[in-house]
Amino acid sequence: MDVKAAIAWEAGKPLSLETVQLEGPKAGEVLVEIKATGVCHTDAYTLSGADPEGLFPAILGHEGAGVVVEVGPEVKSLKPGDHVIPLYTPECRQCEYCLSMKTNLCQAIRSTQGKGLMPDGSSRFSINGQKIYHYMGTSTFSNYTVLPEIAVAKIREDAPFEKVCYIGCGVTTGVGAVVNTAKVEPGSNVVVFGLGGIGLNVIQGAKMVGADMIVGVDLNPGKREIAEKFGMTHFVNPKEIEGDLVPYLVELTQGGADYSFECIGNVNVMRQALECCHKGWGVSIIIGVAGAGQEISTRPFQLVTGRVWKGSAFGGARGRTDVPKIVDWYMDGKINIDDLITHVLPIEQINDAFDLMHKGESIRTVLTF
Ligand code: NAD
Ligand code: DAO
Ligand code: ZN
Repeated sequence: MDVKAAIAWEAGKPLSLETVQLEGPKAGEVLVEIKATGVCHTDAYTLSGADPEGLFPAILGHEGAGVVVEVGPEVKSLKPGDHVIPLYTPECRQCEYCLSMKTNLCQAIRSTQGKGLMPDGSSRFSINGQKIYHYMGTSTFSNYTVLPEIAVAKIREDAPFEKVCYIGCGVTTGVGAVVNTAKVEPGSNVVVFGLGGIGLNVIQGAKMVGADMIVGVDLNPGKREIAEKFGMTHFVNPKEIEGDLVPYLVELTQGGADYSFECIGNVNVMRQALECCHKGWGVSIIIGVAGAGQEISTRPFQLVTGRVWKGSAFGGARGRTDVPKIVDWYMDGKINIDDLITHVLPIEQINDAFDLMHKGESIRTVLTF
């Protein structure tokens, strides 16, 4: 079938909206009509050429929501008409990783997904006979996409696509890092580095679970107002304090953070996030994706004396199980998505969405088809 998709032809070039050919679903796969998709920093990272796994030409996008229109043979858990969110972290419930119950990093389709291909090793997108790669197993910058059944979360039908698409990445990554990875307890002191589309979701997750002090750290003073709206109790601009940031934060939190979250992707800030944690028990969660080849460092004594460094991908969420629950939290008013979606644009303006993000003028832009 012919579909409308934004093609990333090469690194560093604007996306190009074109008519693309898409093959239908094979065994264990479904065809989904994408109704809305967010634009995330990870799309920009890959488009920039900095992503070592980045392949071109590709159809980017990994934060979508839509409707199942066709199912392939052997599909059991989905039917046409189901409302869904594509998952870049699948949940097969059968692989060693899923069965361990220790991680959300299902490996069932990892090797083909990382090569921009469907599980049978083929690409389903082409243009005039030329292969176009899938991206993160989702390729939501297309009005139709083909997905493995295990990479699809079925959601309630009254949830608005242009809001809950954000649960496909940013919301789940931030809120999930608090709930699943850190398991923040009520009364905790939390420090969040970076108040963008991820950090603000960490803040609202920390508020939801009853954290006491929620400190936000950002170089951009313009982030203060929205972060306070989401539950931040103290704002720290590293440019405006006297002395070093780490002792300042340790003093502010009266001994150090119980939990800190790095939501930037800056390896120097990752070190500050670990070292501002409380001696003996503070846990620092790395969410930000650093540039290829970069390394983190600290004095090992920081770990010997009880601080813990952890990472979190997709908020530690098991997508088919957890994403429908997060949609419920939104629909029940437990989390706020509406105020984070600062712009809604038609897919034709996809390059404007990237510009808004690069200029720091948007938290999230959602594109509609
Ligand atoms: P963003 O650009 O919207 O937000 C980053 C914020 O950090 C901005 O407000 C910026 O002003 C602030 N900042 C930058 N440098 C700073 C510094 N040195 N000190 C303090 N503040 C600083 O980005 P985002 O969309 O929120 O994404 C954050 C990171 O999370 C990115 O690296 C992204 O790739 C990553 N991410 C990770 C996952 C995951 O599963 N682990 C998922 C999605 C995104
Ligand atoms: O299992 O090795 C693997 C793949 C893990 C992918 C996790 C991606 C999380 C970070 C990327 C940001 C996504 C928007
Ligand atoms: Zn699995």
